Amino acid sequence: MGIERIREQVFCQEVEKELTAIADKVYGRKLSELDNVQVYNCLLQMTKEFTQAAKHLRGDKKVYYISAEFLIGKLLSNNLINLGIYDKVKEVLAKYGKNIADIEEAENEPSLGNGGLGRLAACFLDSIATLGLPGDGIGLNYHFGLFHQVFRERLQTAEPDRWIDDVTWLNKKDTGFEVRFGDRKVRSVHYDIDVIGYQNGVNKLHLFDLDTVDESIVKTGITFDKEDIEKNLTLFLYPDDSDEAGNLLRIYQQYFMVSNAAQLILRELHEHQIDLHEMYKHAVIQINDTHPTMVIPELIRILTEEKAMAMDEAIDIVSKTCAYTNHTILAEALEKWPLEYLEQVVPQLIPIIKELDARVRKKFKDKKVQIIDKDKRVHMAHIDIHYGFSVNGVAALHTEILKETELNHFYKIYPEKFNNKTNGITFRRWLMSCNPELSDVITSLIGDGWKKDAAKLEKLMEFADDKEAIDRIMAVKDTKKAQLCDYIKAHEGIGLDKDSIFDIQIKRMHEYKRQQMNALYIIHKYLEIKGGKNPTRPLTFLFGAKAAPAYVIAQDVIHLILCLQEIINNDPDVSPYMKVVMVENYNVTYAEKLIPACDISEQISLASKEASGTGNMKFMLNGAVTLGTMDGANVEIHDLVGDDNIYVFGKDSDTVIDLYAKSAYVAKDYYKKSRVIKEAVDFITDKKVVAVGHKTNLVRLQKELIGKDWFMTLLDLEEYIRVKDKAFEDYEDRGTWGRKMLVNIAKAGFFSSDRTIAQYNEDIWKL
Ligand code: 26Q
Repeated sequence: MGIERIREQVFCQEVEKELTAIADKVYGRKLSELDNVQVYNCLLQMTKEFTQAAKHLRGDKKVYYISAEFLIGKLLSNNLINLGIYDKVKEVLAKYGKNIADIEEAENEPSLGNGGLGRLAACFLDSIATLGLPGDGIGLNYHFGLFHQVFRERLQTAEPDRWIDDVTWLNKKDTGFEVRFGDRKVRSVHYDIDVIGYQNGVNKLHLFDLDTVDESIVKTGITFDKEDIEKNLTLFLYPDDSDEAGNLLRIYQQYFMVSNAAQLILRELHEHQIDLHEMYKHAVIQINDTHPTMVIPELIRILTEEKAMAMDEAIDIVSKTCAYTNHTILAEALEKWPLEYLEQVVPQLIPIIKELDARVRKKFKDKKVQIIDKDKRVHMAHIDIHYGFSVNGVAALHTEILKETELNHFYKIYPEKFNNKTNGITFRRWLMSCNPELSDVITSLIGDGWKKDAAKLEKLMEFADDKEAIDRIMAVKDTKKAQLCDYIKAHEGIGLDKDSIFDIQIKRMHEYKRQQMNALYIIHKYLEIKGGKNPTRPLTFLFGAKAAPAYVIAQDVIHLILCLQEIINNDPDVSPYMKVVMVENYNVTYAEKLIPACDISEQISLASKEASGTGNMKFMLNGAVTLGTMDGANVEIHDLVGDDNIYVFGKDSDTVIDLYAKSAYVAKDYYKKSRVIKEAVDFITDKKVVAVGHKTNLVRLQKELIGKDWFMTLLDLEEYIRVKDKAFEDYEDRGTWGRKMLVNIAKAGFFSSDRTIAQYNEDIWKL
C-alpha cells in the first residue's frame, strides 16, 4: 500500500470518527439513523471544526473587497472540495447508506446577489484564498436574498426567499459597530463566513446586519413597509439589475455597509499598530461597482473629524487606498443620487462630498467630470474615478469602450488609472464540483496539475485529434444531459429527449441580453415545422431568468417564452421535434445542473452592452460551444478558440455605437423589409398565443419590438437565424463537434478567476 493511500485511509477514518461523534453528540443517534437535513447539519459542523484548525491568511497588506452582493451559492460541496475531503466524506456517507447528492439538496442556497456582479465577487473570494492572499469580503447579511420566482398563469411572481437556517455557515461575532444616520443611530451585528481556499488558507466574508430587523413586516410577495429603517434595513436584497431605482432605503443600506467596512478596516489597522498615514501600505479597498462608493467620503470624514488629519492628507491617503471596478456601460445603471436624499440619510458626508466636488471644479472646467451636476445629483462613479487610484473594466472590449467612449473624459485626465481585468470563474465550483465526471476524464488525460494551474488545460490540445479522448468527453456530455433530464422532470414536470440538442440561455432577463431574439428564433422554427420542415434532430431550448419586478418589458418576455413553452410542448405536430422550457427560480444551484449539460451556449447580447459575461466562460469550460455576438468576453473566447470553434454573428460594437450616436436604427424598417422577421414578430399576438396568454402583455411587447426595440433585436435577427441553423447542422458531424468541445475546454484556462485575481494583485493590490 502506497504512502498516499495509507494517508488517505487515515484521513477517511478521521472523517468517519468526527462525523459519527457529532451525530452522537447532537442527535444521540447513529449517522445511518439521521435524515438528510440532520446529516447536512453534522457535515456543516464538522467542516467548521476543520476550518478552525486551518491556516488563517495573514500578511503585511490586505485587500478588502466591498460589495453589496456576494452570490455565494450553496457552500457544503465547495468547502469539502477545497478542504480536500469531498471524496472521503462521500465514501463515509455511502458506508452509512447516505448519498452525498441528497445531502446537498438539504442546504438552502443563499441568493445574496442578482447575477454576474455578485457571482463574480464570490468567485474572487474563492480565488483570493486559493492563491493564499490575505483578503476579506465585506457586505450585508440580507435576511431574504433575491426573490424566489414562481410562475402563475405564465407570469413571474416574486416571493420572499428566507435562506438562514438554525444551523448556518454564519458565525455571529460579539462585536458590532455604531452607525449614525441623519435621524438616528443603530448598532450593527457582525457575522462572518469562512472562505476556504482550495488546498490553502482561510479568509473571511464579513456580513453586517441589524438585530432589530423584523421579518414579520413582509406583506404579500416581497412588499414591505419601507418606513422603519430599524425593521427593514437588511431585510431584502434589491432585486434590480441595471435599472434605475432611486430609493432612500438603498442609500441607507449602502451607508450601513460602508460605515461598518470603514470601522472594521480601521480596527484591524489599529490592531496591527499601523500608523494611519501609512494606511495605503497595508490595506487596499476594492469597490465593486458604485454601490460601496460612500466608503471614500466616509473614510475621509473619519480621518479628518475623528483622527485629526488634515483634509489634503486624508484625501491623498484614501485615494491611494481605494480602487474601483466598473461593471456596466448602460448609462441608466450608473448611480446618481439626488443630493437631497444624501442630505437626509447621511448629512455627515455632505460637507465631504461638497469639498471633493469643489476640488474637481477648481481643477477641471469640463462639466462632464463634476461630481455634483447642475440638477444636484451626485455621480457616484465620478467620486471613485477622481478619488481612487485604479479604474478597471471587466473584459478587454469593455475597458476599451470605457476609455474611448463612456468614460473618455476621465481617461483623458487620468490615463494611468485605467486598466483591464478580464473576469474569471472558479474552476472548483464550475468544473470540479458541478461536473466531477468531466474533471475525472480531464485528469486521466493530462494529470491533475490543471486544478492548481488552469493554464495546464491547454495540454488537452494534444488530444484534439484523438478519437478515443473526444469520445470520452462526449460521453460525459451525454451523462450530464441525462442527469439534467431527470432533474427537469422532477422539478418542472417536463420530459425531455436526452438525445436532442440542448441550447441554453441562462442569465438575468434584460432587453440588452436579448432573450426576445432567442424567442423569435423559436417562433421561426415552430412555423417551419408547422410548414412541414422538420429539423434533422430534435431541439431543446432551455431558459432560466429572473426579471426585476419593476421591469415591465422583461416580464413580458418571460410571459412570451412561457406561452411558447405551453403551445409548442403540447402540439403533437411539433413537440417531437422541439421543446421549450423556462425553468422556475433559476439560481446558482440550477446553473450547476444546466451548464454541464449544454451543447450550445447562447451569448447574444447587443454588441457593446454586455460588459463581460461570466456564464459564457462556465459553459465553455464544460464543453459547450458558444453562439454569440462580438461582445464582452465573447471577443476573448473567439480569440482563444478561433473561428472554427465558436459561432459568431451580429453587428459589431463600433457599428452599434455609431447607430446610437446617429439615432439611425429604425426597427420598423427591418420589420417591413424581411418576411421572416415580420412572420416571427406577428406571431407574438397570433390567436394561438393570445389563447394561452395575456393580450395586454403580448401586444405591449410586440409594439415595443416594432416601434422602439432599443436594444436592436431585429438588427441581428436574420443573421442569428442563419448562424444558429448552421450550428445545429454542424452538430450532426459528431466527430468534428467533439473536437470543438475539446478545444473549448482546453482554451478555457485563461478564464480561471485565479488568473484574474493574480492580475488584480500584480497591477492593483500589490499584496
Ligand atoms: C443599481 C441601483 C439600484 C438598485 C440596483 C442596482 C444594481 C444592482 C445590480 C445595478 C447593477 C447590478 C448588477 C450588475 C451586474 O451584474 N453586472 C454584470 O457584472 C458582471 C461581472 O463583471 C459582468 O460579467 C456582466 O457583463 C455585467 O452585466
